[in-house]
Amino acid sequence: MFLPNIPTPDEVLDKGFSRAKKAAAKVRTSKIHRQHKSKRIEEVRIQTACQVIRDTFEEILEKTPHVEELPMFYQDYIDVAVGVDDLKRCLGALNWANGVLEKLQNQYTHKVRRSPPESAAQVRKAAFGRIASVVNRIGDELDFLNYAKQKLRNIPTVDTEATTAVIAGFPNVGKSTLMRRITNAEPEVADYPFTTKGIQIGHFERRWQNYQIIDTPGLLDRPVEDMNQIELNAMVALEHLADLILFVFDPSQTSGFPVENQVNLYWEIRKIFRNTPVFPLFNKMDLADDEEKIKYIEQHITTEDKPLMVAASEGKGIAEIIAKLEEFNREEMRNRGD
Ligand SMILES: Nc1nc2c(ncn2[C@@H]2O[C@H](COP(=O)(O)OP(=O)(O)OP(=O)(O)O)[C@@H](O)[C@H]2O)c(=O)[nH]1
Ligand SMILES: [Mg+2]
Repeated sequence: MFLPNIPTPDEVLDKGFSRAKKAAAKVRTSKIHRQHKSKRIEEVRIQTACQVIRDTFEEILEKTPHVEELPMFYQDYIDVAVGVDDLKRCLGALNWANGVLEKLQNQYTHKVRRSPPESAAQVRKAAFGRIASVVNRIGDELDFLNYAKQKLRNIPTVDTEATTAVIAGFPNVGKSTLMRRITNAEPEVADYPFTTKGIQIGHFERRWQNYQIIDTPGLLDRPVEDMNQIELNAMVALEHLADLILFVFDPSQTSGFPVENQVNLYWEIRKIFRNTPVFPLFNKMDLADDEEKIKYIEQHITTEDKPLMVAASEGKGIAEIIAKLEEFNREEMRNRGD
């Protein structure tokens, strides 16, 4: 999805000038106007070159979605991945080039018409020089658009309507296992800034309602204090998607993280996703034999409900999670008055 193909300045000019040559070869003039033939040919070359290049830029502008009309998740994602201001500035440069090319097209067409036949080629050469310099002026911008295209090529395709749960928790606590169990299908993998593994998106449907579960390896599984502003912004993009966070604890500590650290991460996540409810759940309950660890977590988190007890790899507690999501969804709908 997203940006159309972006040519280099040379490619743009080659296309414009070679099309112009072909169009000129097709020019037929009657014998009476033979002396005007050279003028007509140069006129066609100027007009065709300008028009082809303008159409190329116009097509890019038309095929590029308006960022401000996209759902907030995409706006933030694009901003984090490439920068919305830079993107807009570069698209603005294409607009600028098209304005100048339109003027050159008119100006040089008239010039050729007014010039003696023997200097028509000279005028056309001058026009091509001006055209080339306009296109080369926006070389950096075309470069950037191409970079943006590459960066946004694998932008996650998310369902902005579905009730969406984002999974958080330290590495190895069972997040991916959990997500697979809940959604019952291989998740789609999409790029996400600052996660080498990309994010995983799974879907399921219950009672005509779509649910989406998002796993974010390398993003919501480490302490926040070391993160820079851009990384934090990457998480803000997620906040637009997340109706709720499923925070996975591993009281068995077989993941290698003490419960104290897990509780700290829980609080950091709650701080970042200030307006999103966070539901804690305890995974690997088949291995969790230390009551003290479970108590410690329970005493150091706040939640109105008791955390769900789960053993994802055994499929235990999955039905309860789904029931919880359904209940959440019903409540949301009631609050919205649907
Ligand atoms: N015994 C037991 N093992 C589990 C359970 N859930 C997950 N595991 C195992 O724990 C290991 C890690 O599970 P993952 O689902 O990959 O954990 P993760 O949180 O996605 O890990 P990262 O993607 O590395 O952050 C795997 O070997 C799982 O089979 C569980 O409930 N009980
Ligand atoms: Mg995982």
